Amino acid sequence: MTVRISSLESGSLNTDSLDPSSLDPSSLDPISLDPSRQDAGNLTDPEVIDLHPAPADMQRLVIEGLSRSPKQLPAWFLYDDEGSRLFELICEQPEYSLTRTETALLESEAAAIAAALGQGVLMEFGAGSARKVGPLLEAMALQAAPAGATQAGPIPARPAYVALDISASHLQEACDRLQRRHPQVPMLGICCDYSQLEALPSHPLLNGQAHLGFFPGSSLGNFEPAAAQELLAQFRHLLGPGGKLLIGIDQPKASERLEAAYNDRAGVSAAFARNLLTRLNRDLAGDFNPQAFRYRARWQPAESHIEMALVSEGPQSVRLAGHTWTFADDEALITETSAKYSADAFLALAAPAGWHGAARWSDPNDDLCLHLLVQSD
Ligand code: AVI
Repeated sequence: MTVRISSLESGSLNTDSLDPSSLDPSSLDPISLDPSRQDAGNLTDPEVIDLHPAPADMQRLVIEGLSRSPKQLPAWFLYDDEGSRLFELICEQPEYSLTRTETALLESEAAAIAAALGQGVLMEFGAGSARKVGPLLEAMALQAAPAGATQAGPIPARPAYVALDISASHLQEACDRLQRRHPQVPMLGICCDYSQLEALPSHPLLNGQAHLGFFPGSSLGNFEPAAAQELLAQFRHLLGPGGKLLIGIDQPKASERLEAAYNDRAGVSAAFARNLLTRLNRDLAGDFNPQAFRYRARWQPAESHIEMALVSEGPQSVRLAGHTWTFADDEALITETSAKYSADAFLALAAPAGWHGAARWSDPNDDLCLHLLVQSD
């Protein structure tokens, strides 16, 4: 299978191939192995449109972030190829239950969620490996064409899927794998910083059907509250009138549990943070020594967030993006924050952005909540 990458920015067309032999057919889910469900018009070769921010934008954001006090960089910088790989590993750590909890909830509630969502194009913001969306796509397809049903009237639209993510190669792999599992679902990838995307690219897949946003993983928590509210308003703008948003939000819980989740014993969270410095060295001609910083994750109750930081071991200066940056002993570079919202706190954040809650689902321990938001007017 070939995944085509097209860059709208440069106007050039780039073609890349992935080796399908690396995919293990035994890992395919039963629905895609059932020939009766693989109807005509199988769609392979999902297109990936490349709208990745230009290096000049990265340089500007780094200069802005390192000029702040305390120093802090946008969380999406963590997700180069290696960062995306390390994040996948974090999701498998015993201390980090968020992904497992949300995946199980999406599986058990897929039919109810699909019924509440209705039909349309499912657009996943920050799709990453796109491993959570499968049950939803299956449930939506079943609702469009229930097994064994004979269609009298017009055939309801089948679901389509659009994945948006910052890591181009990760996105390629995710679209490729998902398309193999769901050959009947039209798919498109958009490589971008979705928080800065002014408009969706023009593409036939995005015409006609309702736009249904999917923002799992509590990634909203990685934005400061004001930016999180702006992002919710931005989603409303991107999804357009009638758009809905299904969003996963991690709830506040015991600080010991949260600090362990963000500082796993295997050291993957620390490696994930340090990889930011390796990435900056590579992309912006830096000379950070990642080992000269220790990793710290701490719960800050007043902000209801975990703050993750690399803390300078001694005074040091670093060259990056054409500037010299000094770090005092013990000075922190905040790599990201991860806010936790109760259901009420989240809905209060969403209201000024033009959303209200239509339904919600949570796991038996009430660790995480999936909210379905609809537009307020
Ligand atoms: C992607 N995001 C929701 C993760 C979180 O839980 O805040 C990022 C993460 N960083 C370290 N561990 C997990």
